[in-house]
Amino acid sequence: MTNRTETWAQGRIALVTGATSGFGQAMARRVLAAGGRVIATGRRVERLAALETEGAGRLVARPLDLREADAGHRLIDSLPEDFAAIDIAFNNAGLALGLEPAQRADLADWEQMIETNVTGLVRVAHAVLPGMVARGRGHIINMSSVAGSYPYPGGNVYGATKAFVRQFSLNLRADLLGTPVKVTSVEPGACETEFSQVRFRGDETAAANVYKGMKPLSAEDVVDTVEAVLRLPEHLNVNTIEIMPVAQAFSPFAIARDPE
Ligand code: NDP
Ligand code: 8X3
Repeated sequence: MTNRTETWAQGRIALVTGATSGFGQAMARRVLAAGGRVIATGRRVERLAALETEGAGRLVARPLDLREADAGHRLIDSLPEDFAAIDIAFNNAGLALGLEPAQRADLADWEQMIETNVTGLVRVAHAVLPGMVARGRGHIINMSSVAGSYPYPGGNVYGATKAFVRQFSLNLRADLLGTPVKVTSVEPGACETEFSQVRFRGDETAAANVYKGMKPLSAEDVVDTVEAVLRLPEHLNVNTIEIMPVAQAFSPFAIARDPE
């Protein structure tokens, strides 16, 4: 029997959405370093081109906006034969926009988060699943967040999209029972990538303040966790995995008290 812990990426094909930054970029590089092949997607074509050069024939880049209706199936249909049999789908692309209370939030931001984090993610899952089931192997890693389990002020639609990702992942497990295809919902806390720059629309100070005076997770920390999950034996599925920096935890319930 193959020792999966030694060969977790060797000869395997990983689809990585959101490969132009953060977790996705780190994951694409990790798979390449471990001997795998990568399909890298995102909207920023220059970054994808640079990754393709790094990949030296073992990475194909596909510029893709997951908000486009046929994004998932168009991607799969565009793949060269030697990249078509996807083993790992790192369904990671996503974003938070704004931290305003719901009553002041921008509806266009809400719609963009839903279209990307929910609709885009299910498009990819819908496109890769039949092939994984037919081939009798595959692992979908869906990127959720602690924001999907714990509410916080201003997390409104972002947290709700991540709750969707968690529950969608668990429901996929229910449907895939009897097949060897695995599904994992990965749920990190604060991690310093371009995430907060996007959330605060390029405001570097606001983004830096999120991580001020604490040690956040790094993209490498998250990819270490994903790699650990992928190294586990065939019969073991990690349904959900939640990680946080030691410097992050929970607050008491907030209470609005009447003035005395
Ligand atoms: P980054 O902003 O660094 O990366 C986000 C990636 O998503 C980019 O590669 C971006 O590529 C891609 N993306 C965004 N919108 C689209 C779109 N419409 N179509 C295709 N690709 C898109 O953030 P992270 O790496 O931190 O985030 C990755 C995932 O992890 C997200 O789903 C995020 O919600 C989640 N997460 C992040 C945490 C954190 O604290 N950083 C914690 C928990 C979860 P491009 O702009 O080129 O399209
Ligand atoms: C990103 C982590 O805490 O900013 O999903 O929502 S958090």
